[in-house]
Order: sequence, then C-alpha cells, then structure tokens
Amino acid sequence: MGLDFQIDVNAKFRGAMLGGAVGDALGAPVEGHPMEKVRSVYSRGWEMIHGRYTDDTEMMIGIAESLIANKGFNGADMALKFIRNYNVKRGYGPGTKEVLRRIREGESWAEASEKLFGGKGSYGNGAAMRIAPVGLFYFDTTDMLWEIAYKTSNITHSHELGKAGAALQALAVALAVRGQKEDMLLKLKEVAKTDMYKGKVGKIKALLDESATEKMVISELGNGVAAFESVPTAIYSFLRAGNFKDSVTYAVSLGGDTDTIGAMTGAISGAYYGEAAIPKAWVERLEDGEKGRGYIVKLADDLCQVKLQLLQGRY
Ligand code: AR6
Ligand code: MG
Repeated sequence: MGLDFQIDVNAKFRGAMLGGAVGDALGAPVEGHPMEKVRSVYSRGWEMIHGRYTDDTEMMIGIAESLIANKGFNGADMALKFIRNYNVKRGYGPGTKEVLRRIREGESWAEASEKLFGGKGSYGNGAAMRIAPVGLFYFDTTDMLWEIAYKTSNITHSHELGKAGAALQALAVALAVRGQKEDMLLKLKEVAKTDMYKGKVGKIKALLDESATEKMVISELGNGVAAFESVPTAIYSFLRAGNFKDSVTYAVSLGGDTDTIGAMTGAISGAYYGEAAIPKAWVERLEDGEKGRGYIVKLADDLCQVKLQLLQGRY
C-alpha cells in the first residue's frame, strides 16, 4: 500500500464525512420546503446560511465513533453512542426519537426498533442519512459492507426498505471511494435485492439518459423522508453532476427532505472527489463547537487510520 494511496483514501474519508455534514447544513434551513421556496431562500447564491448540522450528522458522528473505538461494528456500543450524542434540537424523526427513548429506558438495543409502526419497523431515511462511515470503513468488501449496513440500520430502522436503502447508500459511498462512478448503477443493481430499489436504480438510469427536469426527478425518484424516496435521489444527484458543489446544490434545490438528501449526496460526492472539492466557504461556515467541523475531520482521519492498519494486518 503506497503512501499516495493512503493520502488519497484519507482525503476521500474526510470528503465523505465533511461533505455529508456540509450537505446537511446547507439543506437544513429549507427542510420541508417545496422547490420554489428553496429557490427564493437561496436566490442570492448558494451561501451557507447558519452552518448548523442536524440529526443526520449527529448520528453519523456516533457511527464513526463506534467503528473507531471497536475497530468494527459493535451494536450495543453504537446504540449507546447514539443515546450519548442525542440532542433533541437537532430535529430527529419521530420513529428514531421513540427507539432511542425505549433503549434509554432499558429495552434491548437489538429489538427496540421492531416495535415501531405497528410492528413493521421504520422505512424512514434515518438509517441511510448517517451510514457514510460504514461505506468508508468497508469500502473494499461489499459483502461485509452490506451485512454491517443492515445491522447498523436495524438499531433504529427494522423495515426492509429502510435497511436496504441504507445499504445502497453505503455501497454508493464505497464505490465513490473506489472511484467507480461510471459503473455505479450497474453495481448497485447487482446487489439491490428488493423490487423497489431495483426499479429505482432503473429509473435513475432512464432519468440520466433523458436529461430529466426537476419535476420528473421529484415524481419518479422522490424527495421525501422515506428511504426509497430519497436515497435514489441522492445517487442521481451525484451521478448527474460533474463536481461536488453542483451535485449538492442540485439535491437541495429539489426541496422536500433537503438536509438528508443534501447529506447523502454530499457524502457520496465527497467520497468521490475528496475533501479539496468541497467549497472552502461552506466548510469554514460549518459549526465548529465540541463535535463540529474539527472533530468530524479528526473522526475521518481516525477511521481511515484504523482501516489502513487493518488492511496492513496490524491488529
Ligand atoms: N409505515 C408508515 N409510515 C412510516 C413507516 C412505516 N412502516 N416507516 C416510516 N414511516 P422516522 P427517521 C414514515 O420517524 O427515518 C428527520 O428530519 C413516518 O411518517 O423513523 O429517523 C431526519 O433528518 C415517519 O415518521 O424518522 C430525516 O430527514 C417517517 O416516515 C427524517 O426526519 C420518518 O421515519 C427521517 O428520519
Ligand atoms: Mg435531519
């Protein structure tokens, strides 16, 4: 493993984690707004408004912390990290709020999520929005990545469509680390097990081929809080653009669940283009408190170090 490779991978880890946080913070001020309203809020250009991230990034931080501390997946510890980091002001979805409360009150971390939504579990995008560190850590092994993405997701989201969406997002991040943009859809289709996501991957291809309008993208792929209405939209936003800024601003401009679609697009794009491709002004405006920008960069570096050491058989 050459030094150039190590530097390149580290820049991609930083790109994915910072890119996710930046996309989240850019989308946060317009969350839930329709496309036209987003345009008017950002009418003077794509400036970072307040730079504050939401639950998406807070939970992504928990995943990274846990993977680093355990040199891999440890469900009980990951659930604990989610609970320790939990700040109600970050705007958590109702399902995730309930699961974390149940675990805090003593229910098993492995089963609490199964009680939600009449026993069906959540298919919200809350598992996918935070999954980037899993995509990074298992970037070289699709089987492990898939398995750990499901396990990580199941802590809060037990519906198959919630977990499959998160696994797809994780694999998109991994393929981006590997530099596989051209054949990303082919790879995603190979592993997508559900008809829902197979169908969505097909639609992404069709929309790319026909230079679709925003309205078409919203109606075919979605811009909502369900994983199947947002993960494919993030992948599309990455694939249609030629740089980090265009992909993330496009994702946010669609309206709807802008912070999460922005976060997921930012994570994939950052993993592909690397840290240097993220507009400096956005990074500088990103909050930098206790677990802010500096901490996120440190987590990306630590995650990368652990991964590289494992690859070199050092543990
Ligand atoms: N049946 C019916 N509706 C469902 C089901 C189901 N099985 N699963 C999810 N929903 P939730 P999240 C709907 O609450 O995924 C935050 O802003 C239901 O309306 O698990 O953690 C985040 O930043 C449910 O409330 O939250 C994300 O952007 C909603 O989907 C977003 O919210 C979301 O699922 C989702 O976060
Ligand atoms: Mg959010």
